[in-house]
Amino acid sequence: AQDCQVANIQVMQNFNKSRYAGTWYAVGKKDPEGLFLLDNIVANIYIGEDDKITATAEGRVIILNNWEVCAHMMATFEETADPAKFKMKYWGAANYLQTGNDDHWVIDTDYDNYAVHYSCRLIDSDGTCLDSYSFIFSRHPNGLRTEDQAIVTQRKTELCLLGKYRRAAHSGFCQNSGSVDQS
Ligand code: AZE
Repeated sequence: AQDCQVANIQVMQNFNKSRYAGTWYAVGKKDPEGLFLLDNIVANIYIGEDDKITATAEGRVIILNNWEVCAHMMATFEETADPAKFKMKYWGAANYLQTGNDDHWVIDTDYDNYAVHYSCRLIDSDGTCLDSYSFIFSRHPNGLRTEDQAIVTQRKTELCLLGKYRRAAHSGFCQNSGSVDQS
């Protein structure tokens, strides 16, 4: 049984960042407080020649009440003592997008099909998380394979977030329209 303490959350053992690289489609997400990526969320993870991780992400967002755009985000990852726990500094290609410095924890992945990501932004005085977000990533935009669903449900339970996820659709929004670049 999980005690929901952020400090006790199990992350991926023997994490291999090279195998984590490449394209991931968010097929499920648990939202944090405030503005967040809505859907059509695609992350690209790169390993540089310096062995450092950088990433890009895109996704549909609604800003200023009613303005729907495709957010183009960039990130650099800073390593920590745990190879599966990173500090992620991120910013938008346009200045009206979000900037931040969030945890990026890889909870579980088989590298070829699914990955469970977790980020706690605010830890409560009792050690549980007050404001978290989490992505269920797939290598395939259409969702998880049947054989991966049980393990992902188990991980959601261990994160104390079972029932808090929503499906994240891929309708082509960021391929077709809504993209805005800063000039
Ligand atoms: C993540 C992994 C790949 C890099 C990045 C990610 C997160 C991005 C956000 C973006 C929020 C943007 C908003 C804009 C108005 C985890 C997918 C950068 C959280 C809210």
